[in-house]
Amino acid sequence: VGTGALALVLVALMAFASACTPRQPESRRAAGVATSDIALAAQKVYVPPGDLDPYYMFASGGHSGNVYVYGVPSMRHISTIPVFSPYPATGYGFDDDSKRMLGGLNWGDVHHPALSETKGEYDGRWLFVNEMNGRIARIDLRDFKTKQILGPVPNLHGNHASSFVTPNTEYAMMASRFSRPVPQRPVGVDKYATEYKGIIAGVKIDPARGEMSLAWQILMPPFDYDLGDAGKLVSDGWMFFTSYNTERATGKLEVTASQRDRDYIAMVDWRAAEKAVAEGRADTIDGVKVIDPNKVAGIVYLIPCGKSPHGVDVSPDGKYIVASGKLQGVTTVFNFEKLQTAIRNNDFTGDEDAIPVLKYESVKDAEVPVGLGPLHTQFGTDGWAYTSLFVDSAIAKWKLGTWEVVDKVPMSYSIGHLTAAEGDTVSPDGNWLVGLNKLSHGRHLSVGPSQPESSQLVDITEEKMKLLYDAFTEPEPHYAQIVKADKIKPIEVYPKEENKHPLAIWDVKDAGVTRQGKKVTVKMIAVRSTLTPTDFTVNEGDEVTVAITNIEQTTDELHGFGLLDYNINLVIDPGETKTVTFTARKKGVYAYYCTNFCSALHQEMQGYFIVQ
Ligand code: RUQ
Ligand code: CUA
Repeated sequence: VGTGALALVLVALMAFASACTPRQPESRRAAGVATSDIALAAQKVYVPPGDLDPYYMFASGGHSGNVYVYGVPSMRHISTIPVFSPYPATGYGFDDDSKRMLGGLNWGDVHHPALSETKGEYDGRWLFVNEMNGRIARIDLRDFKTKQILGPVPNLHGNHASSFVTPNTEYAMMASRFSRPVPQRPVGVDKYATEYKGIIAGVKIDPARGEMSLAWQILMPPFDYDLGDAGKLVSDGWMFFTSYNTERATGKLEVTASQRDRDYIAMVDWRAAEKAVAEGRADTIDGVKVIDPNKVAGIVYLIPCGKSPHGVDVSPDGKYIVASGKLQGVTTVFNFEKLQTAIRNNDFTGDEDAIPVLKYESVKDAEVPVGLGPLHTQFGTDGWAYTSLFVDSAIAKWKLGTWEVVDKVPMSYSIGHLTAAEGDTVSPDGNWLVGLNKLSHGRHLSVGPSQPESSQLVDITEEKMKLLYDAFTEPEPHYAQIVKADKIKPIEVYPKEENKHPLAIWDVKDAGVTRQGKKVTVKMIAVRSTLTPTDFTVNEGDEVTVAITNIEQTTDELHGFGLLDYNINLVIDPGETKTVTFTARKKGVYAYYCTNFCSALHQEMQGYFIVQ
């Protein structure tokens, strides 16, 4: 670049800066926030029209059953991926396939998205998400669609400590928050301590197709298993799960389950579990291979941990396991090497239902005084760790190894999880951190008694953390993961050659109605701007299958099929075929029409369904 050009650029930049000097709200001015700080923050998060965010953030949608996709740092909501709940906007839960996948359940409670990994790095292939009704789902990141829902799985109740994946996506994890009798049967809570069981499960993932299958379960004491994480590098081969209510209490848990000073982290040798099952040492309960620690040793150990722990997080190098007792002012760091030595030396203090309990003093490295109510820890570069503090409503920054707490930034309000860019990989990016807050009151235009959740963007590139941006994310952001955008390679259309649907058609002359007894099949084509056939007639009581192929091969040329009075709404992407099967239960004339605005003649894209 010549000096003349450089000068021009500089002039342009200065003009831009002065034109964009933000006006300060009175409150900011009163608080003495310098205009230049605001301008600086704005420039860091601002993604100009036409530019793209360098990161995707995949956030849990809690009991909406969805996953929400945001851009980072703009924090703009880009897309909603329905997973466990019907979502008319994309026709999810209305066509035959997605309806079958939902299995009659209308909701799910999504907590922890987990991107697939290769060698401990996000590989951009799949996103797994857990759900409390004992389920786990796989989203394909080629098309951002839910492809499989596994479960509700037997024996395991309340799948919260899920869906964390191992470094080569060998497994996703599941664990029971709620213990119950295994096998399932009615037993009174007075027998809770002995008759109720917890379950930890390994979900095997096919390396080529991502297909999930339930591989094994481990019968655990009736604790509430809460969060999990996979070992990596030196600790590869292990899974870690926090638990509370090791009191085995029932009733008012806020009192009864907070008696003991320590609860446990369960550490599972998943290769040993795999081996035990292969050697036939598991029992079959309700069709699942279940390992009983009373009969098989060496699979699982218990690490005593600060009272009522919540999160457990393995450091990028795999050496440290960080778990926070949520009623404490410290987070505890365990050393994987010490854990291995203790196991080798049988350095146990006792057992719980035949599971050895390690000695706290032998395996702990540090108690880091991060602040009150520590929940979750994420990592940056150079051994930096960031712990969310629910009670203090802040994030603490501290260093692995020196255990020094160097900075705190307040969150508005009551932070739960937090997520760092590439934060669960072996090499976090160390630039962005998002606090996923439970409350937001007062930081937005009022919308009545139910206020939005909030997520706050924090710059962690410098010594001091800087809060740059407030976003109001869809409920309920439990956990999220942030991945480099260039790792995700979405397709533009479903290529015609790949559509193997038996009812797909590509020429309007193949469209029409065929009948076999009371079964009627309608092959339909959707293309700008006609749904062919434009009308069809069936008899009352017929079982009707409408199979619609959108023969467009242009990206985003969606067509819908809304059938009035029949509770049917499909959306068919370019190159896709979808079916819906229903009974023609009411005589009369019903309109169907395209629900996605697709062309200038979109309003003309309509037809009639006649039941005689
Ligand atoms: S939880 S606020 Cu469902 Cu992951 Cu910690
Ligand atoms: Cu097709 Cu509107």
